[in-house]
Amino acid sequence: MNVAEQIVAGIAELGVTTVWGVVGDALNPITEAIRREDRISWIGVRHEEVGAFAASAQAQVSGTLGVCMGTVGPGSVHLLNGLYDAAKSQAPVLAICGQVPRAEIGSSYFQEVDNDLLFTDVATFRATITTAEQMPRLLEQAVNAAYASSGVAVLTLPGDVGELEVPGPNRPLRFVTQRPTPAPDPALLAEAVALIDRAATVTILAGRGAIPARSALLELADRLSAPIVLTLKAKEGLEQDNPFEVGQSGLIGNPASKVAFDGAELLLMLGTDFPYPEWLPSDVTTIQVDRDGSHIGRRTRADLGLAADAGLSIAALRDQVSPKPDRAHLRAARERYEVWLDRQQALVRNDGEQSLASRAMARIRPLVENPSGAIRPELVAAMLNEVAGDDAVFTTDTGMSTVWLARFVRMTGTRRLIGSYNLGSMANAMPHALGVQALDRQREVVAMCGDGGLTMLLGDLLTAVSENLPVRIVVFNNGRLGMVKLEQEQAGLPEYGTKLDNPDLAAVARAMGLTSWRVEDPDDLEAALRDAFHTEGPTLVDVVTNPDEIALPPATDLHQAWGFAIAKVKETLVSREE
Ligand SMILES: Cc1ncc(C[n+]2csc(CCOP(=O)(O)OP(=O)(O)O)c2C)c(N)n1
Repeated sequence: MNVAEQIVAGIAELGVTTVWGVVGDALNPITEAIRREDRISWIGVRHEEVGAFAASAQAQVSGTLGVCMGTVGPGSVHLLNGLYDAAKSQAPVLAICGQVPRAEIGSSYFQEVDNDLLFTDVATFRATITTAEQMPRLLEQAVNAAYASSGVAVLTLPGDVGELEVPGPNRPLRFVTQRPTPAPDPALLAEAVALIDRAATVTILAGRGAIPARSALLELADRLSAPIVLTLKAKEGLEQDNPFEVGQSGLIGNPASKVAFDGAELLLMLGTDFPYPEWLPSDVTTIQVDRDGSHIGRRTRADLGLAADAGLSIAALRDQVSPKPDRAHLRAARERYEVWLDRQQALVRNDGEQSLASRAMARIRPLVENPSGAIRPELVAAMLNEVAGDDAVFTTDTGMSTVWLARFVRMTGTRRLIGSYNLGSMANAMPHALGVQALDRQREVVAMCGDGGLTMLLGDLLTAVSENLPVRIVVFNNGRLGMVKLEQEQAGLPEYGTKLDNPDLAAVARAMGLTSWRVEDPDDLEAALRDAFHTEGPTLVDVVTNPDEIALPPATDLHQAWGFAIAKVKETLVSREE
């Protein structure tokens, strides 16, 4: 076996089924080994960033290593953003990168980039294979590091190394893929129980780490009469059939989360690294449980930190805390949530003969005046919630489509949700969807894209076509970098630099080989989405949405409200001047 063959055989053993990238130069021995390996398919993308995003999504959805490749120099540089997405999403990903031949390393040769330096910040493991004797140990170390750190490992392959024969007998490869599940320290656990017992009211902030302990978490909340605020990443596993959840906090959130935080004497953070300190209560006793001790106290002061597995800690707390029979705090948060939900759910009630679209529009009109008749993005998201199956995978672009998903798409327990929720990169939804779809071509995969996001990596719509990946791409086409427009207006600035001159994206998609629809009338939306979800092969629905739709955060302060007002006046003045 040569070096390249051993790498490919090794990742096939791990269960990797696809490798993403652009072929060329030093990586030719790898692609040749993939061509001869039945267990792995090569997926050639148009931009390497898409390959890295796809690998990141695969690792997130399956837990199995995602693999992408970048050729010497620029091909590897292009991987960076998607690799950051994987690293910040805690997804084990291996990047195999090309390098100039060994004799040229260090001479600033054509295309030479120092990968071991370039990837220093993003990858927990970086190594250049310079002799065949380093194999298979370097591969094992790279894979083990990706799993152990839930992050990125980069293996660099100079042009003259891939074809070197690995010396010695062909020994089986040994990978370590399991992660430790540390139990909570009994003394600290007892302290946590005492703090909880002393507090009159408790609110839980549950993150992704709490998902595997769903039933114990609900029992704990029941015992403590505690509302549960869910992070966006916890939504996919903890939202459904949960009488304690009160939705999300942060910019995408709703007012009930604020009621839950404001009314708490003690905040119990479970398996979450929720990144917005400004949305967390600061004047409460806080207990934080996280498997990774370095996460504790970095968002808000933790009066007590348990560096332990969230699931084990939740079960132990459930068994040891005293019950809090008074439900007033839980009731207050839940009632606020029900009112808010009712306003949202009014969009999608199935209680008449009318089409979903006209029912939804009839209900939403009284809520927010919309004289222009432009399609509301809320309506699109609400309708996607209806049209998509119970086990659909949703991906959302960074931008307003994540807000619309958080508010209008309900999780079922079998639906999945992937986004660039820690890196916050644009253009992730379509590449993430490609990755997930390649793992299971029968599963419904829905990408909720911004027009800015989709057009940023537009070329890879071609990958959906050439690989016949039946993704459902829905574009919230507001002709804007909408989230930035919102930021500017909140700050009292006139909208500037956010307008996008888009072509008819459905026509572009059609020319690229997708089946597509352009929707400009709300009454056509339901039919277009249903058709798109039942058509073979990749489909795209380009929905022209109202750019002036405003998403109000859970608590709009006077400053922000004033900002909107000032911005609107300034925009009027600017447009008059023009
Ligand atoms: C790669 C990258 N560039 C810029 C940003 C800053 N940014 C965040 S959201 C956003 C606008 C997104 O616009 P669009 O995709 O059209 O979605 P919308 O908000 O209009 O729904 C921008 C520019 C970013 N997060 N990532």
